[in-house]
Amino acid sequence: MSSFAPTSSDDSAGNDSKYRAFDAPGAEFFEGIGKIPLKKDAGADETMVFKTYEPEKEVMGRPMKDWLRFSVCFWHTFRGTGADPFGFPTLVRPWDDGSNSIANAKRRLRAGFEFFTKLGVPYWTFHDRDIAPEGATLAETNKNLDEIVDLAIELQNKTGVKLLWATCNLFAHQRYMNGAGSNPDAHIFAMAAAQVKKGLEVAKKMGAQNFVFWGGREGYHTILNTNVLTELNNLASFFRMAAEYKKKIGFTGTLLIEPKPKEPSKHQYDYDAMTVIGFLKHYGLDKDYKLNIEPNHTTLAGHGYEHDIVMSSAFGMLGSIDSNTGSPDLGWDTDQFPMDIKNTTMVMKTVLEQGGLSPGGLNFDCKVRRESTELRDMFISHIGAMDSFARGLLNAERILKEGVIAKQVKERYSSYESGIGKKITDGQTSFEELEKYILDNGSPTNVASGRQEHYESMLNHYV
Ligand code: XUL
Ligand code: CO
Repeated sequence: MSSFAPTSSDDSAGNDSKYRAFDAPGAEFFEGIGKIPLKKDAGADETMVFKTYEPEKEVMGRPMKDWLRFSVCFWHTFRGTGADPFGFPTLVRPWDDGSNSIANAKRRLRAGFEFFTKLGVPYWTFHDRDIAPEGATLAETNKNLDEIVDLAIELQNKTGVKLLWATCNLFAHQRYMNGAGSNPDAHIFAMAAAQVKKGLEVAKKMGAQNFVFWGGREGYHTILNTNVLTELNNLASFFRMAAEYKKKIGFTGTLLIEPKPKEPSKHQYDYDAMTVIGFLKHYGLDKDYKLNIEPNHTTLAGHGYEHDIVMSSAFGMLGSIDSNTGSPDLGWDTDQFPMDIKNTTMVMKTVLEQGGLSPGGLNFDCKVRRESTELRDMFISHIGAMDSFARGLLNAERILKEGVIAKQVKERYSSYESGIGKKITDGQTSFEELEKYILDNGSPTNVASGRQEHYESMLNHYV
């Protein structure tokens, strides 16, 4: 967290020649590492090559890259230091002097685009404060952001890497400790609104395909000091104004809310997918927003890995995915790279079933472990996760093409296709008629097996 906490910008830093070498035209940040190749027959210990991810390979009528739409996040990968509540930074990047200067911000960005290009990802994501230092006033902060955004646009144009989404950091600065859009103080609400106004303008200018809201501190630690209805009404107003401003400036990206149940707040209002869907529908905002689902948050809410992805997709609200994983045996937000093929298969099954994620994608909101200290670990982690998703996609393709599981699930619900079941589906019956149906036909005696183990064994057949 502290890795991208804003402090005042400091331009006196960053003058050390060791770092300045990276400012020279053509300077290479990841020396000795080239474009990551495909090597299908690579051995177990060859982890700097793709074994399955082939961007142009056709899967269900489209190139693989269209289903996966990978993105690297700037905050973990270029602002993460490995610091944790018990220990100091461990991840020392040779170009980063640790200062909050514009010069350092520019170096990090150049390193970022070299990384995206060598890895071969089509997208990146960032928070406003990851890429540019906060100034003493809003005007100064926006000026810093503009300067970095100009460089980012130049690098996007040069490399062809596009912006999957941008977001505003409304949780790290001390002013937001009691929330942003749900803050009890209107002055702070206004500050958050001003920040998001600028964020939307920047997103439009950079061609962002989406814009994300993660309510880091929109929640409470004790109900004793909290008026939940005022906070939720205000949060809804905040989202309504953001949607209005988006339309006003002609930004066409999708607005996304990212659910999370806890951490840093004890209770976060955007608890899980169904909570956010209910909130959006209650306030009439469900046409303006979709969801960005992060499975590590889903499991923190006590659900299975794919639960929120399945639920939001079922309601037509799955916009994008922060594809990471937690460590169920730890129980906090560890933001690990997704390496479990069964999980990626289940995610890609849903993505295929809903016809893709575009304009959303699979954003790696993941960080290397603080013990993974080499520069190559940055690559290995992303390559491993990309290959895990490519394998998940190919498994899901077989599941859908063979249609065995889908056929059996359909059969399980077949009683709703005719007779009284069809009337239930169509909303054409009543409790009186259903009671009469039972009196005429008798109580149900033939209760079908759920066959859970049969379904689990079928999934294993494909993984
Ligand atoms: C925090 C988290 C964020 C959001 C963007 O848990 O996931 O990084 O994805 O603010
Ligand atoms: Co996230």
